[in-house]
Amino acid sequence: MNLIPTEFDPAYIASKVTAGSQMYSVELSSKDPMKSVLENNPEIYFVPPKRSSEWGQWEFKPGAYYDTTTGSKHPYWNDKDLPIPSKDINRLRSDMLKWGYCKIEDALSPDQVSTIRQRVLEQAEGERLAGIAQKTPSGQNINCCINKGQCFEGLIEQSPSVVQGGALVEQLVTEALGSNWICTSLIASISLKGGVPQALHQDQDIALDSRSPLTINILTPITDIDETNGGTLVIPGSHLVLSDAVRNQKSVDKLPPAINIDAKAGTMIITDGRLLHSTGINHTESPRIVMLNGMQHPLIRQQENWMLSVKPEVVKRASPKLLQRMGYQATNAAQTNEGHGFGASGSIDEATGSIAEFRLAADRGEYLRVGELGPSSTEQELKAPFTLRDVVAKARAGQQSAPVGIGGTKINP
Ligand SMILES: O=C(O)CCC(=O)C(=O)O
Ligand SMILES: [Fe+2]
Repeated sequence: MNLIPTEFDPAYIASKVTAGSQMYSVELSSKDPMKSVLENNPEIYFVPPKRSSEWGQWEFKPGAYYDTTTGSKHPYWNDKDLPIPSKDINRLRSDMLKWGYCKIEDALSPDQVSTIRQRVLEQAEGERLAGIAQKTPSGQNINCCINKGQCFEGLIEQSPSVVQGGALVEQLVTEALGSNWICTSLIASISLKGGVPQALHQDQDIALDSRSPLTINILTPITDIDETNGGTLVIPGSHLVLSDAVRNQKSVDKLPPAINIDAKAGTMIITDGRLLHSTGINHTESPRIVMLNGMQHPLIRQQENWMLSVKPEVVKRASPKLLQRMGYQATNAAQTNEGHGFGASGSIDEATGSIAEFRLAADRGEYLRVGELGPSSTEQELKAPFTLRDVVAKARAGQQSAPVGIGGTKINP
């Protein structure tokens, strides 16, 4: 009889799991840096969301993090040279490094803003009428914008026809994240009167001790924003304070106060993923719209499941750049498809890493995966038109090396 060794018995294993015996328990259970942020800054707390029936009825606590104004009107901040709207790359770089955000002036022209504004407002209304509006504690979000208007495709790929300042924005993002960064999601964040302020948070969910950001968020106000209508709340410089604290295993002490970002519609605000921020309070009757277009290191799992959610016609017409940005280019460590993609770098239009053909085949109902094979497989089974065969043949035909296994150079750290 084949007896399973006792050491593999779940009850036996459980008996060996005692307090203090587990590897990395201290590291994995750490709630830093937010634990000490909350302990040492009582004005920062979670405002419980309200349901529709109680919309607008929440307790505003004077002195809380959201009880604030713009930097130029704030007594603590008004002489501190906070980020200013600029097209000067050096100013933008230094704002980003020092304060954790920068403001690219007129990144969208007034016409470009109005195209997006109209589409967002119509979609928001449509989703409400359809009974599928995605309500948030602050208002309403429109998720997966990629499927909801061609202008959003251009917004994600920073195409000059949709984002006149796209080239400058991309240069800054590349400097912050390294090359071959990808998009995590594109969401319209609508803040409405009566909503509660979002909890202050960091978008970067991992490696909070990192010395450079692994994620950034491109916030694009589509309505002017300020302290009256829920301009995004930020604590300038918190990206450094919090990451330094985690790296040095110290607690975060008293933080400076939050401010509302003020910006004209069409400004693009790049925020470092480690910066503390949240949606502010809209005190006006008009919806406040900010597009949230997060970008990230290509090895981090994306917020939107682009492989499944993007409409077939969008995948079909997507440019190589848009495909790459949505994550349809594999690297050794991410998104290889049946082995196709090993040795690839994740760059745009790289045949050895392109996985879009698999998705397109699936859309046609023709994706044939390689399954169980062996010496007794029939001739027909062995000669089956596996999609992998096709994709690899195309990659080879392009004179590029076929999937070869790990060994390529890493483009990103
Ligand atoms: O709506 C905003 O201003 C910011 C929203 C945000 O930070 C988020 O949803 O992660
Ligand atoms: Fe956020």
